[in-house]
Amino acid sequence: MALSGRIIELKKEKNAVVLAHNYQRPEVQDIADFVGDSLGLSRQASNTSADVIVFAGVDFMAETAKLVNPEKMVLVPDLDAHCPMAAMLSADDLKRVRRENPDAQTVMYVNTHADAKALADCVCTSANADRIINAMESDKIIFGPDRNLSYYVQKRTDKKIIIVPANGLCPTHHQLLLSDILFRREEYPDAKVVVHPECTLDVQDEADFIASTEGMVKYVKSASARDFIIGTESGLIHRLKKECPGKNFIPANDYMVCPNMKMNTLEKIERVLKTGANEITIPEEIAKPARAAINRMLEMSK
Ligand code: CIZ
Ligand code: SF4
Repeated sequence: MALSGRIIELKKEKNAVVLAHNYQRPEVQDIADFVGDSLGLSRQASNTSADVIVFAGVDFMAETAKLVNPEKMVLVPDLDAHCPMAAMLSADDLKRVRRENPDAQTVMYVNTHADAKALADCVCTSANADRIINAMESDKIIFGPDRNLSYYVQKRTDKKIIIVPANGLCPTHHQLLLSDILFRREEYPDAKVVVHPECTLDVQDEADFIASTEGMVKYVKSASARDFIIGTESGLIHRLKKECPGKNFIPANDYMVCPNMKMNTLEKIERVLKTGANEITIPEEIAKPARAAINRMLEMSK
């Protein structure tokens, strides 16, 4: 039997589901039960009656799924699939900034480890960051780790944002240069340029639309344009092509590949389904406050 067929059999046998992030390899997306962003996948995880969740993404996403579903077994195909942006923010740095700003509230991007989420008043994703920050009681918000998402939000709020660390960024979205966008615009003059808020400020300012991955999917479905220049991790294009077959998706450049996301392969998924290896566990003293910060976001984005 082919590998993908064996995975489908194993899922049934173990009462397992595979959740795949929008940035996963095409063949991983194709065997997944759900494909989406970290928020959507965590919601899917809590709606499933499966006993086992194999989360094909990066560390903080599997952690988030575990926080929302403490009673389920969450496995990852590769324990080394880390998010370098999440690793840029340490809980100690965040504690220091919180001590220095006792009147501020803390909103953490979902791209953080559980120990940073545990210090937050609320979590946000790129799909709801501006709404969540505007809904907080304080006029002063400690936010991190992405300085580009912070810029995007700062344009949409009067609140003072204190960014921690000063220079947190996604190395993959930083591969996209303004010159790439200008070059593609010349090649495809009628195309809409859609970029992620993790892109640099000059790239955001040149785009027709700035959105999270789920926001991009919604936008291209409803827009009348035929051609779209896509400024996010390349994996999303597979999903866009599947869901919008009549439209044309052009990667904004050829380098927007997150090597961490691509560490998950079908072979590794088969292995953890068979063995139950690579289970995610989070100590309860961190899980409890981190879960509260995620639940606040889920409540606020209903
Ligand atoms: O929240 C997510 O899944 C991330 C990191 C990106 C996005 O825009 O969906
Ligand atoms: Fe982290 Fe960027 Fe990769 Fe997403 S694309 S996992 S933010 S490094």
